[in-house]
Amino acid sequence: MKETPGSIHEGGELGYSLSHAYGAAYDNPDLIVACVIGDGEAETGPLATAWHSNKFINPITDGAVLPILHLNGYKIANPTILSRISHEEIEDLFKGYGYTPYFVEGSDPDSMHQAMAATVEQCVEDIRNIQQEARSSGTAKRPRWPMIVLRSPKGWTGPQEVDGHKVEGFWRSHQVPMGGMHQNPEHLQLLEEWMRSYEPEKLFDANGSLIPELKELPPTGERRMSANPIANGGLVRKALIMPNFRDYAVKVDKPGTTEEENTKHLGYLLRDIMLKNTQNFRVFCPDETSSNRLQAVYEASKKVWMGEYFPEDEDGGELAPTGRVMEMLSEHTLEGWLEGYLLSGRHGFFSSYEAFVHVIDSMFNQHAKWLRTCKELSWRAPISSLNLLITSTVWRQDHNGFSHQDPGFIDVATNKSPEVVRIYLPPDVNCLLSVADHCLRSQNYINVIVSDKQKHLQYLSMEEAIKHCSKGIGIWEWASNDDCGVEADEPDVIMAACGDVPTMESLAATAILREEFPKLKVRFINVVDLYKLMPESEHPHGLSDTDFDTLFTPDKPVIFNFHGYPWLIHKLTYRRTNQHRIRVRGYKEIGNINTPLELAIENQIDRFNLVIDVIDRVPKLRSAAAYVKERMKNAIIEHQNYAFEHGMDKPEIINWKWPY
Ligand SMILES: Cc1ncc(C[n+]2csc(CCOP(=O)(O)OP(=O)(O)O)c2C)c(N)n1
Repeated sequence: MKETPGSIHEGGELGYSLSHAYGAAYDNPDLIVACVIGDGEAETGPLATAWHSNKFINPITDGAVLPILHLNGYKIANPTILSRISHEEIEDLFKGYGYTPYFVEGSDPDSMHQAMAATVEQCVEDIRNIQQEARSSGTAKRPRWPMIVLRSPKGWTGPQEVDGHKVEGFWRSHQVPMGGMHQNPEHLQLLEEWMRSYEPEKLFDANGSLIPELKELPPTGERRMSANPIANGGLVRKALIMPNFRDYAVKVDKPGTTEEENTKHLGYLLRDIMLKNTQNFRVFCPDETSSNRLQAVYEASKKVWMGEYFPEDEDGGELAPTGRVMEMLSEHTLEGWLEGYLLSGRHGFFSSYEAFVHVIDSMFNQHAKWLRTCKELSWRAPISSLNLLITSTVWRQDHNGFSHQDPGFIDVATNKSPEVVRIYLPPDVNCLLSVADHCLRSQNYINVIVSDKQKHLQYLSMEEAIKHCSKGIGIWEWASNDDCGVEADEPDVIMAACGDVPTMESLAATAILREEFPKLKVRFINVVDLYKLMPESEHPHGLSDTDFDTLFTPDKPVIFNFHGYPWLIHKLTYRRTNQHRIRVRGYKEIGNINTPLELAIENQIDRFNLVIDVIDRVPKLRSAAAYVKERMKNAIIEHQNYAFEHGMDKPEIINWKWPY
């Protein structure tokens, strides 16, 4: 449907029609979005939860959605649940969801057309009355919005029977009611009768053109469904007014010595974006905006809430009918709203717990496919990128444990077209701000930003962060000791890191290496833009082989400490020179309610295991470094035992700072 003018909804993967419709209606006060929902689609999880979207519509500032539930009784090969429950149950169900259901039922085309027209008119009138009342009184209450339940036969007006099997009004009419036109004259005959039943001679003239009376029926200009600018959102999109992200910088005098909650500072930036863009920017999150430390946004706008209010909500509830922060515990509905909001020309920001962003894997896939195809449609104006912050990450699940540890969304993301997907893992506040600024200004991408919410060490000043993030990957000179001055130097080992916690562990390992082996030349590389690792032929961000070999050398061991599952780095770098020398550490699906260091040790991304990796891979160390290796093994046991006994890491770990 991307290729269909007037559409913002693909519909290949069923489930998202209603949330897309609501996304288009928010902040579009004059718009009524009619949304036809199959009774099969209505059985999907995403659709079932999207009925609640009506509780987030403010009749003063938003438009309206008119859901039309089409009970045609069947899916591909089964009856639908909603068509086989009583009229009363259906009515109760949708009343329960806060709608007023109107029923249009039957199979006689002429009277059904009349009934449908009259019912749509009634619904539009209801909607206008609700809006009028709210807008003239200035009081936004939650009304009962109308909806239509349309019951008509599946395969309506198609062949009654094919080969003795019932077709019209049964699942056999799904998609291809009969085949074999070339071999089966009876089917061909049936097809002809069926087509002739529409009396084409009354609709078209001798040249095959529509007769004038019919041509006059459709509206003209932008009133044509195909020319509705809202369904080509880029046409009505206004650029976001952005504050200067540099103003939100944290001070970093010496790298790796101060700590901040990274996402908290992003919250300040989002708050001010919200203040500057009061009608076309929303923040979406399934109940975790505060948990994700983005709560500063509430200073600019509350959470939209049209339901009942209790007195205690005053105490930190942050609810308001005029709110622009969208929170509902349904990743599906939020993602659907955001897609609808973006596709109709606005901007948004979605944050989610890392482990549960998988809930929308498939929606991400579909949106990426949509964007990819749109690149080839010159008439589709660019829309705002879908910005996804993945936080509460795997490495800091100090209380939740294993269920909350899953960094695999980025694996899913890397399967999609390089033209539309970007993945960033900023290691500190200033990098996160720089990345977020870039993402919020961009168009036609899905930007995935991975950044934890707990306190983390800060490494780069804002000016350094801007350079680092613009390059996407770079040597951290202050952490390296391979450049000894006058002559060009080759390192003995490359310590590479991507992600906040792995970066800290890699740095801690580097510090141990520099202390234990002062002559060992270590180069420290940090990766923010994951796609830098891919060859430039495969991704527009990919480093050239020359640049890759300059950074990583063509042959020296690389110990790569990664935020996610380790095989993703192998996948991205498999074509690089001597890729077998790249040793990747990452999450190996081992976890519990661990201390941060304990979890790192379990998965071998910790400083001690990294030092052992270096000893094993740098030829001049190996057995010569036997004593250090022993000390590292002892340290692992000691720290594990301490964590088990005390439920926390040793103070020297908790308070570790970059020592050089
Ligand atoms: C998420 C998803 N699961 C399965 C399918 C396969 N599928 C295509 S059409 C269909 C039945 C749809 O029934 P309904 O929504 O009632 O539409 P109808 O064809 O009756 O108008 C199914 C299961 C799909 N497209 N999307």
